[in-house]
Amino acid sequence: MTDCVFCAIVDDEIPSHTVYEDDAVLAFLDANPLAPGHTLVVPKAHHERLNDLPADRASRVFAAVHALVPAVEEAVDADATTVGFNNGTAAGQEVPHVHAHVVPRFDGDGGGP
Ligand code: DGP
Repeated sequence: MTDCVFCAIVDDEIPSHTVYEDDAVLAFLDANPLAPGHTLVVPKAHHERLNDLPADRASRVFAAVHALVPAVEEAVDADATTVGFNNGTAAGQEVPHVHAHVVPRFDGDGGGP
């Protein structure tokens, strides 16, 4: 088994709740959600940081995020969304495989990453 937890999820070695999948991207629910519907969007290929991600793969991740934002909001009846990347350990990145957080937000929730 790979020692990257998100590669293990992509390879189906660790279970996750898939939200979206295509040939380049997987989106799944965060195991430690900041809000219901908190979704992670990852490139299937392993790249540690955005800095390491080729532009074509970055485009696929951003396109998936763009498509998922309204879908996730609708799924959990959210009022808004916070989208973010923790890019590098000093920014709070704990899993060293590029991932976007799509966090549903609700009026007055006062939360977010
Ligand atoms: P970050 O701090 O940006 O690296 O966020 C990593 C996120 O990954 C964190 O919100 C929890 C989530 N996470 C870590 N391990 C797993 C896992 O095994 N499964 C799922 N679904 N999420 C995970």
